Amino acid sequence: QKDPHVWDGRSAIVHLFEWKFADIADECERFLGPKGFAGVQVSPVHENVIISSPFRPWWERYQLVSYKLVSRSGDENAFRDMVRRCNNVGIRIYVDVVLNQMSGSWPDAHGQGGSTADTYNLQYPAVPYGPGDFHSTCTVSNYQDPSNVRNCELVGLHDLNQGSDYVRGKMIEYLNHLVDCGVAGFRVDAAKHMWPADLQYIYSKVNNLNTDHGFPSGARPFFYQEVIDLGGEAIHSTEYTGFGRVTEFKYSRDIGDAFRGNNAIKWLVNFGVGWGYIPDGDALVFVDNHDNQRGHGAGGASILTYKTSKLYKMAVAFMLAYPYGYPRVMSSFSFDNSDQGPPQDGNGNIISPSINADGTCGNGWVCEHRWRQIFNMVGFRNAVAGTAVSNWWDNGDKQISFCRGNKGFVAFNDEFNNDLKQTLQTCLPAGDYCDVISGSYENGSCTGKTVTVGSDGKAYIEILSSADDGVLAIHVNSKV
Ligand code: ARE
Ligand code: CA
Repeated sequence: QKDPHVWDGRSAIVHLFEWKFADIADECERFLGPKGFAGVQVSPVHENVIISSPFRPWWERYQLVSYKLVSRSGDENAFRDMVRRCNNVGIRIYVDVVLNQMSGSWPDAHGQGGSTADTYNLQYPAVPYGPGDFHSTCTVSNYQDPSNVRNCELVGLHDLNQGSDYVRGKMIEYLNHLVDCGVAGFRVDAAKHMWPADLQYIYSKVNNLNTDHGFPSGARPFFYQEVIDLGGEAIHSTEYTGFGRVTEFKYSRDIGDAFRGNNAIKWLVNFGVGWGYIPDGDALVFVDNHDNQRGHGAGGASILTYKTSKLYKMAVAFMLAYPYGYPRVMSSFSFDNSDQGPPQDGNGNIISPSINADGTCGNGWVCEHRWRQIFNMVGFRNAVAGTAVSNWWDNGDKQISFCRGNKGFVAFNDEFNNDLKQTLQTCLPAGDYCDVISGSYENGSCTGKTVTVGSDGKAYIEILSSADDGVLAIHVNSKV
């Protein structure tokens, strides 16, 4: 259950954080499909407690009242329509599922679909769950103690007992409902806070993917599990890699430190397993996620986000150029404080992103996935699939370049005061290539820099430290 079941030639997913289903469906058709993305992670889709203080924070989605498919992103009809339209253009849907808990304690708890709960007495009649379905109300406070981490409440969220047949049954039913809708898999929230054996059992009972949506018969759902393991705690990622992928948080922290200049990027030569990470085929990787971009979760000041855009684009380009793990691109809304919900009106309705003439987003949406330097590197990753890194070059510090077989070449200048001006081996056949960072190769012409590769595979590469971008990338599909 580590295979994302994507279309051939596609290799990266994007988290459209807090987007509405109807907007995601449009985005699949007008942008993600044509640009070669492989899938979308959607924010939790079940009914959550509507929280009014603070006013409609993004994190209300992680507080459940029921497993009904109704939220600010849309209802079940909108969800089904989105999954079908996205699958039709080769974009898989992965749902963020919350199995660890229901909600915290809130007076008058009710959800978007009208379900209510008596959260103080652990009564969730719309599932239904009652007090006997939960662990005790102790608090997660000791990450050196697996029982405390897994059997107590994470930040006051009422902790379900996945060891119970009844609770497991409800979760399996929920996951099967989503499989029936045509999803390809799941991000499992707070997996570290559940016992591996319980999760393995639940995953094993989920149906094969729905063949009406183009999946081959017998295809098992993809599971990637949120386990924060930066080392130094009792629970390890590897307890979960036997039956799904795991989010590799060390990658997110370390790639941020590298491009911030805290650690010279020449050390990225063996990034991945060489840095003590989990095996390539077990890892889901990212530069930032919806938590650590705003100081929640793990990684702190190391994490790069859209707010430090030049370094951020370099880190994302490296992630997409370098073959380790399955990459997830973050797509954010802009925020000033860490509770702030998505762009919304006074009634809490999410405002759709607008699309500007240059293809970027408006209405408060950042849409990193629509930044040329990012979506063109998704194209790069697709073009070089199946090749290894070769001809690594570095200047002994913060300038590097490497080839991907004879299909792609990329160079990075992470020095703040030194230009990169070198004749480097690109491994590409002789010819002129369009740099897909400074521009795009479209309708037979290049809007960015052109790089001339000689018959020896070498080319003069220049990245000035003052340039807008610290990356240059060319590949077989950008040959002019
Ligand atoms: C909110 C309020 C709380 C309130 C609670 C209950 O902020 O003050 O007590 O509601 O009413 C998200 C937000 C939380 C939010 C929660 C519920 O981040 O702030 O609480 O939704 O609305 C740990 C977990 C990891 C978790 C991170 C955030 O291990 O699983 O904390 N990440 C996931 C999601 C989050 C989500 C939840 C889990 C809950 O991605 O978006 O929370 O469903 C060390 C440890 C890590 C630990 C980290 C931070 O690094 O190694 O394991 O991460 O510290 O504590
Ligand atoms: Ca738990």
